Amino acid sequence: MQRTLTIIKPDAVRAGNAGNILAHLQKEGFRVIAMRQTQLSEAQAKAFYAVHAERPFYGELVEFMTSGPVIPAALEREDAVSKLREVMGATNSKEAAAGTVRNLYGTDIQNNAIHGSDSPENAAIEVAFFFPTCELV
Ligand code: FUP
Repeated sequence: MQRTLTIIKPDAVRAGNAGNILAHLQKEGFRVIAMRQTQLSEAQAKAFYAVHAERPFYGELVEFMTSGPVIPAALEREDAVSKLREVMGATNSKEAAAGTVRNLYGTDIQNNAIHGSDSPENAAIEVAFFFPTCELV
């Protein structure tokens, strides 16, 4: 069994799509092992996306991710990391395959509904960013 991290992003929370997205992920076999709603500070958003610090969209990404509540959740299933990438769809919602979360609930490359870890190594780092081990159940 493998773990990954998703974040239901501010656009999806604002639009009232969090419940539908969680139901979608659960139907795809993901078990929620930790979850909460929070609003990221600028420092938290910068730290979470530190890998993109040199990219031109970093400032806008941080502004967007702090623009409203988000719902980080730690998920578990077999091949969780690659399966979530598949279920979530391409980064740009306009290019995401039909039926993927970003196709159904995202709008564009920034307002793309959810985050999903891109490797098992990063999944471990990202789960730990939001949840202490004792809260994973
Ligand atoms: P993904 O792993 O699909 O979430 O995509 P990336 O890690 O490459 O990018 C992280 C986030 O940065 C994306 F979810 C949206 C944002 N982004 C932009 O706003 N503009 C870009 O050109 C690329 C990414």
